[in-house]
Amino acid sequence: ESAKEFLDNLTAQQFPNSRKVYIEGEDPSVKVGVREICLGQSLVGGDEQNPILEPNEPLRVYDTAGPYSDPDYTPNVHNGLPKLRQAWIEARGDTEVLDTRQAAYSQKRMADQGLDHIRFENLPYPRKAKRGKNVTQMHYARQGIITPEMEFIAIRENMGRAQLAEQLSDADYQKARDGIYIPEQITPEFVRREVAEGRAIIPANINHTELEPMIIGRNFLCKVNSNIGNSAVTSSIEEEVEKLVWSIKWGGDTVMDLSTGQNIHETREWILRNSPVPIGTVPIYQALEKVGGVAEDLNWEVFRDTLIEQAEQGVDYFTIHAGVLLRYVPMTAKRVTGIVSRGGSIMAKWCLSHHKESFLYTHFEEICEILKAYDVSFSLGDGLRPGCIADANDEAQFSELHTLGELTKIAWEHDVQTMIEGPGHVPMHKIKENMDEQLDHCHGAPFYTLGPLTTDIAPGYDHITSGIGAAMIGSMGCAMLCYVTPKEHLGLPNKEDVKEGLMAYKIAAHAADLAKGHPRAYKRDDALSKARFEFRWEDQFNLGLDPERARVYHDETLPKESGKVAHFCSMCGPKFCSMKITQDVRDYSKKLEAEKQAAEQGMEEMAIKFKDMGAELYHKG
Ligand code: IRN
Ligand code: FE2
Repeated sequence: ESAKEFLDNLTAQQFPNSRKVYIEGEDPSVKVGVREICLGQSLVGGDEQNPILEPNEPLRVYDTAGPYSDPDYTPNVHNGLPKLRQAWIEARGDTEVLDTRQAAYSQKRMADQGLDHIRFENLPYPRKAKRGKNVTQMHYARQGIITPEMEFIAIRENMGRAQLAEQLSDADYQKARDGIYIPEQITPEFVRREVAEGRAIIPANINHTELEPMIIGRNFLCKVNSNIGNSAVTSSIEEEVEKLVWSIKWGGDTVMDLSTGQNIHETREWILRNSPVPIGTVPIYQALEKVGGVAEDLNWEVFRDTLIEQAEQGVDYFTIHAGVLLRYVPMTAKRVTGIVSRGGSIMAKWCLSHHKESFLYTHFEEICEILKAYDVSFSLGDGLRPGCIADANDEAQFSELHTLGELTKIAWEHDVQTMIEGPGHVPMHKIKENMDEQLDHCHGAPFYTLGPLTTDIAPGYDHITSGIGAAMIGSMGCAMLCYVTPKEHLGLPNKEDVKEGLMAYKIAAHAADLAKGHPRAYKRDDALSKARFEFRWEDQFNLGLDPERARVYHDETLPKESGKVAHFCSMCGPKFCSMKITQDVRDYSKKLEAEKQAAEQGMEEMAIKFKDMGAELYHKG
């Protein structure tokens, strides 16, 4: 692939009939990009010569693609994205610029290895909290401060304005504490309270200035994470940046870089500098590389230095498997699939071989000290998650979860933002217990689950087996869903797999939002349903999650342009289209309006007509 192709791939992010609009906050430096899908007109009467048309308002949708979906923006991967948050962070006056970085060796090492061509130009020195300062969003929230990040998020979740001074009633705040409650209008104050009380996190490292702030919590839109990252064997840095941009085009709210192997530091730098979404990592992977892949050789110092190195680069959240305790490891002995978490198995091996408690657990307070100096959020890892249906909800899994709850309390004493990772493989009837246990033991901290996969029998289709579980747990209040691709258990996902995984998970997350009674989620469904009923085919495609596929599928059977205005599709054909018949019924009853009970008569006559045609309403569900 040439450099030109690479850039073209990054810029070709526009959806058909969409435009990017920016909503300004009361703080003029807060400008939130949303996508507007422009729609055609509805035919409401008249005749062929003089049709009466009515416009349809453009529909606003949440946009994860950042500057990439703005047609006026030309990416420059060597400089990275605009530094949106830099002025906000500097204005707070609680950070200082370091004059050296933990990974300073990297520049030299790269030159030695002849990797200068992938070096980042004009890389600024990182920032860190001044001595004694705490720079987390949770810390500000608990001081009663509404940050620009919080205002940005309120507007983003509303896809419309948000009033800084606006307060909800005490009863509303209480509803948010007691269960799932999404206000009609999210206010910056509501965002602040949710963060202050730990029910939501804003993953936003002070060194990730390119970030467009977003929030993870049950009283907000359900979010989706996509995983990218090279392994020792495959893929270049360019490919990883492309996968990042591809992920956010298809709605990834956060992206985890799970790279192992060569050039791990440089790959991450490229991803961060070009990412408008939070980036998460599992630092133990890089720490393991540093000790030559031998788990027993890991130690606190190597891990600590890796945390600092990644925090300085701007990683927004760390998966840390600090709940894998020595005494829990034997509980996995009788499992069908033992320990399936990479991080979990590394730590289990370390604990057993040294017969010592995990250094992630014994040094937990020191980890908090590091995280609060950069505002890195915890994603407390589920190292003992079940790896198959048979192992779901067992003692090892829930013991770890209870420990994660204890660690959450410690993190909160440091005002470090925290979410909790969950399984894994869980059959449907055991999913609710997972959400209940998490709520009981983790004090309301957001839950972030991998699926769960609801059956093990479909390798090649695990985006579906897990999308089912994800939709269920999302509807119960799980705040973020970690996607699974069709290649799960089989190999590394390519671009198409990444998209398939994201589609399955955007569906799960949106279905969850509808079920949670999100006061705005249904608008897109309503707009699409209306377009479908009125045979506005182009609008139906464009309102969907994947306009390209919808159009291609439609073209397979009705490729002509006339098919796009036809009042039927090839599924049932012109005679058997239920929607066409319903519209005919409505037209017909209108004509008989003057007469008594016109509508019923019309229906009756239509019913006869119906029977003549085969008396079948639906051919497909
Ligand atoms: C999410 C929920 N439970 C696990 N995850 C994800 O799994 C986590 O966010 C990270 O992307 C990956 C970590 O895998 P291991 O190291 O636990 O296998
Ligand atoms: Fe699995």
